[in-house]
Amino acid sequence: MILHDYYRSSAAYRVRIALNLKGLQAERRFVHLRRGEQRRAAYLEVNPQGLIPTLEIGARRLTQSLAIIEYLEEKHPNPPLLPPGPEDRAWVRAVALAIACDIHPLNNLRVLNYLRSPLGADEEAIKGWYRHWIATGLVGLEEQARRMSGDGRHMFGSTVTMADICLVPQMYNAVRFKCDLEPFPTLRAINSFLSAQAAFANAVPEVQPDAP
Ligand SMILES: N[C@@H](CCC(=O)N[C@@H](CS)C(=O)NCC(=O)O)C(=O)O
Repeated sequence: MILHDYYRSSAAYRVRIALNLKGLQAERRFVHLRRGEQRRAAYLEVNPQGLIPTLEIGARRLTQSLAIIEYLEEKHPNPPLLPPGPEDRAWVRAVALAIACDIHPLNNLRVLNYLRSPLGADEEAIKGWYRHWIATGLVGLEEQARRMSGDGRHMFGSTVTMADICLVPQMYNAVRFKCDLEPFPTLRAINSFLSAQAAFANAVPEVQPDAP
């Protein structure tokens, strides 16, 4: 199993957490996003979308972090990353999708680069864009967590789910971009509890082998 990874990729960060939770190890191949290595022919051969992560399983190349995590869940069901009931599973998947499809893509590197050029936005405007879309997304997540967290330490119930796996990298990015997290006490409490757990702490960007 080979994970094409970049320390600061939050989509790859999700997969790293899931691998750690499942007790799985992958060989790592690092693709330097800031240097544009994701657009080189060698990587486009692996993932024609030019995005990180990709998980290679033998001759198969799996892309999209949530599809990869669902694959890991099917192949290695323990510990489960989804609750047993179908409605609860739909709820957890909806939170994961809200982060992966609604919040994260607006703040992806290529989107920020496009704002810079050709659109000509300056750094302050780009930071404003970033913070606006994070805050917009977190408002809904805060209320969802308030309703469904069982212990104030997990998005759903009192065990780790895919929702938590998506939340922690998104909160990491929010801190990095100095977003105001004051209005989100439930998310902050969940994030601070989970970030201290080994599976999450060992997936954090700073401790990855390609971190500067
Ligand atoms: N929906 C995809 C998103 C993948 C993605 O956007 N990856 C980012 C890093 S977090 C990337 O490779 N960006 C390269 C770029 O923007 O050029 C997933 O969940 O895997």
